[in-house]
Amino acid sequence: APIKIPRSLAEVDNGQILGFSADLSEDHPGFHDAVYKQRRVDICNLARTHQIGQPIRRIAYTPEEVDVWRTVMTELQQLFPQHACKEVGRFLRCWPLFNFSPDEVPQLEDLSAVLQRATGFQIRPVAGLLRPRDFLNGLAFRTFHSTQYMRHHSSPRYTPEPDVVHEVIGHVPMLADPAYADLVHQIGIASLTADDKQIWHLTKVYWYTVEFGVVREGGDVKAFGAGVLSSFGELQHMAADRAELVPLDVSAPLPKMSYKDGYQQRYFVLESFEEGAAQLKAYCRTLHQEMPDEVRAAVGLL
Ligand code: H2B
Ligand code: FE
Repeated sequence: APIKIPRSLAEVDNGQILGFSADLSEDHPGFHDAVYKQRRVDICNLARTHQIGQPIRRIAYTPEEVDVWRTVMTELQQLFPQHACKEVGRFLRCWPLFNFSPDEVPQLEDLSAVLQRATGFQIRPVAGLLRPRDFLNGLAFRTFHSTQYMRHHSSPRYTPEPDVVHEVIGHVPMLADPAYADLVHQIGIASLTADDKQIWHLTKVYWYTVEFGVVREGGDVKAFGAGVLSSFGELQHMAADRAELVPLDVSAPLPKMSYKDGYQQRYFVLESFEEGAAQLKAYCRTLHQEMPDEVRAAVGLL
């Protein structure tokens, strides 16, 4: 089928959810928990009925949900000084902008307001794992699609799908950094006219950098991927130095990946943010080449 190029955020479909959505599969940690499943349905419905331009509805997180958040925050705050990057997305410098507290799950509406002031990025709620093309297209309109539900309380260190912890801790802080926001915007623009094969490669590039990338800082390897920064299990795994480290070459074929892989057995390493961003942008430019002027105009390239 010919690809449909969205000309505005309203034309980016936020309804095609992959994986679990509100119907959890048998291997999901919440599968046997009817209360959790109903909660997921309710929160998913808020995302499905959200209108662009309207505030993102606030969630009254339950004490059990706040406990999960507190557990993750407490563990991560101990690991960040040593293992989180400073340079990529200036993560440790952007972090304090959001005033995260272990006692309160942040509200997407408040985070979106901070991002808008910092880099013009905004958050749009979504019911689950969005299709890669739609997710990447959203970035072209400086929009980050974010889930709002909490992972199941039986497994705070692991989630088989994005949840509010992953989005808020892993992705949101760096989107407040202008250089990082610009890079992510370029990735989004590149996705607009990409064919399915190019989308698949771009998805892998995104996966091995934005989701699971690491970077050399001084003599050490530090995490900048959102999947590492938002999971204390994964961050401990990375810090233990048991995974293989390989240099990133975005123009070469990248390995297939899946949400069911568990901890990464191999991380792609950037030598620096500048080096990585230059590589990614050069790759993105190869996809921009044939872009019609009205598409360029719609995303601010003209
Ligand atoms: N959907 C949601 N809700 N959050 C994400 O962080 C996310 C997504 N990431 N869909 C995407 C896919 C990304 O990992 C790539 C492009 O597949
Ligand atoms: Fe993610």
